[in-house]
Amino acid sequence: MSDTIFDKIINREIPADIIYEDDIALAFKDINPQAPVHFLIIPKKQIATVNDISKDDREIVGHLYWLAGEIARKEGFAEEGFRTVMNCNEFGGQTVYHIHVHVLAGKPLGWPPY
Ligand code: DGP
Repeated sequence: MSDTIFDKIINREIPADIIYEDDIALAFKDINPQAPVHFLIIPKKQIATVNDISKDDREIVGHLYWLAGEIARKEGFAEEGFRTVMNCNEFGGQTVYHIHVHVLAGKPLGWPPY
């Protein structure tokens, strides 16, 4: 798999507003926010799409979702609520082929997401 823009963010080759980092994951603000709070949580491991998550990756993916709640609690929007989204391929609206959990918060969010 070739590097994406997110690998460049992991490797500090391009800047990003990083809000959290550990051995497994990185979280940073989305460059094109769709809500008052909009950040992305990505694994450091290259996984292109949800279709490419292997059985061995389950702990990594669980870690991403655990982090969503952890950051929400720390940032103070866990109780009022938020949305997590992982887009997959063309119909899912995926544009960067390195899996990422979008975390959107800060206002009531519409549904369905046309
Ligand atoms: P998706 O469409 O689900 O693949 O979402 C990709 C998101 O990544 C999109 O909301 C915009 C964001 N994004 C793309 N390039 C960059 C970048 O260079 N920096 C940051 N911070 N976000 C980016």
